[in-house]
Amino acid sequence: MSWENILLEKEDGIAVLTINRPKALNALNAQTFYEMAEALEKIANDPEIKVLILTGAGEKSFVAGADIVYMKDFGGVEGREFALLGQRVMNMIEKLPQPVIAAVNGYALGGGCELAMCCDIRIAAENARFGQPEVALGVIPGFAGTQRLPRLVGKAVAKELLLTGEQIPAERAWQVGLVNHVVPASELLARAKAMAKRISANGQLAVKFAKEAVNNGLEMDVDRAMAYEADLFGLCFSTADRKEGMAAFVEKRKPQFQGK
Ligand code: DAK
Repeated sequence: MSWENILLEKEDGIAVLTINRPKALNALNAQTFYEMAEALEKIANDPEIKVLILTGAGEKSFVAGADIVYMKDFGGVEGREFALLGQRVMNMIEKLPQPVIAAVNGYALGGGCELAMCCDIRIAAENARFGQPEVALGVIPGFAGTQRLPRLVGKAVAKELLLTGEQIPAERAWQVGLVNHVVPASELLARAKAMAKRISANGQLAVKFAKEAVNNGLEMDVDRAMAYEADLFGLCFSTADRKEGMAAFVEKRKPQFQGK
């Protein structure tokens, strides 16, 4: 498949999806979202892909937000359609069977910050900057930023970012728990790939169930969430990977997982 606004590469079980509109600092328009949806569908159904890394083209920006030029003449109905499209793609990422690492290589503003937040893990380059500047444009985040941000950093910091619209540097994003690691820009992709490799050495189904347990469990009351965890824990015992993992431990060798 050939796309205009994204690139998809795959090597050793790790896929890298790059938003590729560097002249517009990788801003998100509808076409980019449609292409991402196609790529994500393909990735979700590719058993060879164990981890996805999401990044932006160029050295300056991960994603500088929804495309303001594209949105500027929207009416209410188009605005709603665009918000629903963006939310659909971001939900696809959050619910992707494989873990998703955002390699944040610069600006992650507005829709870009929202895109990073729907990934499972965020690694930021030292020059990355995060923010939800929508209020400065007279709107609020439309891709679930008002919901995912407080779930990651707590209400107080989320409200500060959402109400001031201010940008924060990578180091501050790390302090408030918005990103997992901050690394030199030149090492960003290698560090993301190293983490992806580490994840892909584990039992693929166990990794998938762990992601599901966190994502779904956090939206339940704790008793239901623990029952849900117990169900997924039990399900692991029906997998070949669980047998292999435990046999390998007993036999003092490295496991050979099949993702089954
Ligand atoms: N959209 C479109 N083009 C953008 C862009 C964006 N978000 N950000 C940058 N660009 C373009 C610039 O227009 C410029 O294009 P040319 O003039 O060269 O053609 C090029 O990228 C380089 O940008 P700058 O010249 O501005 O570069 P600087 O280094 O000076 O500044 C910057 C970098 C990231 C600080 C600055 O570009 C900037 O402030 N960009 C806008 C950041 C922003 O406000 N992002 C949030 C966008 S709002 C909704 C759904 C979703 C949303 C809202 C509503 N519904 C439909 C309900 C979400 C909204 C957002 O994400």
